[in-house]
Amino acid sequence: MIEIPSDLIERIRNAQRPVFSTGAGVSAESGVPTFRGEGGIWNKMRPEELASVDGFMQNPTLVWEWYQHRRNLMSGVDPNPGHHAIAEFEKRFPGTILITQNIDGLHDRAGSSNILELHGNIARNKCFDCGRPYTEEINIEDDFPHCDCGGKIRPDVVWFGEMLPQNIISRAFRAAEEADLFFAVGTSAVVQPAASLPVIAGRAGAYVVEINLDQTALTSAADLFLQGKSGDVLPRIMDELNQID
Ligand code: BV8
Ligand code: ZN
Repeated sequence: MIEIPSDLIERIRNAQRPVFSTGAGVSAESGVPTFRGEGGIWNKMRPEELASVDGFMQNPTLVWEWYQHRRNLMSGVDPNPGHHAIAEFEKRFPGTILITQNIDGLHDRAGSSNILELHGNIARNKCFDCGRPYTEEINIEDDFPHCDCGGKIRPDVVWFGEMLPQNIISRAFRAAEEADLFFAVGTSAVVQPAASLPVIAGRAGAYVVEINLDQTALTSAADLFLQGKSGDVLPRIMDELNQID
């Protein structure tokens, strides 16, 4: 069983502005494949092919098939104890901010409320040209979905080479700059600008805790590295907190 340092519990109890930043690893125990590492979906295909504007322009139907496949995967999965622990943490420490790179909506389903979705959400669609939300049922076997303006419909996610939603990323940067305690959970810390958030937080004086199965590009910059599954480590932290009060 992983040891949770008492110093961390003290820091949590005294934190004024805790922030969580999560990546695909926090959804792995729900059965959502990660991108890198064994079973990662980037192993089978190059992200530029499918999660990019060029990929979509070159082969919109292939890109849609890939997202429909991932949507079907995600419709059959549930939040895991790691998602629930973060939601419990937020209830206990209101004002906690949750930043996620994930597009699976599992944090919302687990009950988290103060969520910044950096890379959008696979459950939403929008028009590629005018950006208007598209709420009709998508059935690409029929004809390709188009907006009234004529634009192609696409998943409402951020692709490689695309800007992140301005208001979301600026709130995320501000949260990192103001954090006094920053948890980076289940991310390989490769994709920018998300990967810079824990570094910004550390430089601004936050105590940075990394929770991951393996070491990452972030580990050397973190103040504490808790090696293990997020679905084990996060509930352990909540158990330790609950034992005190
Ligand atoms: C932008 C949505 C610019 C779509 C995603 C060269 C250098 C630096 C940057 C770049 C560069 N070339 C290009 C760039 C920019 C690029 C980038 O960062 N590329 C990387 C690959 C180098 N970034 C962008 O393009 C971003 N936009 O920069 O715009 C710009 C500026 C001005 C004007 C115009 C444009 C947009 C990036 C967003 C891409 N979209 N997703 C979709 O999902 O289909 S990214 C996608 O991959 C995810 O959203 C996520 O962010 C990322 C995956 O990362 P992780 O979440 O970390 O997942 P990963 O599988 O990698 O790691 C899992 C981790 O969990 C591992 O560490 C593993 O050990 C751990 N783990 C596993 N199981 C568990 C666990 N941990 C705990 N418990 C477990 N059980
Ligand atoms: Zn349109």
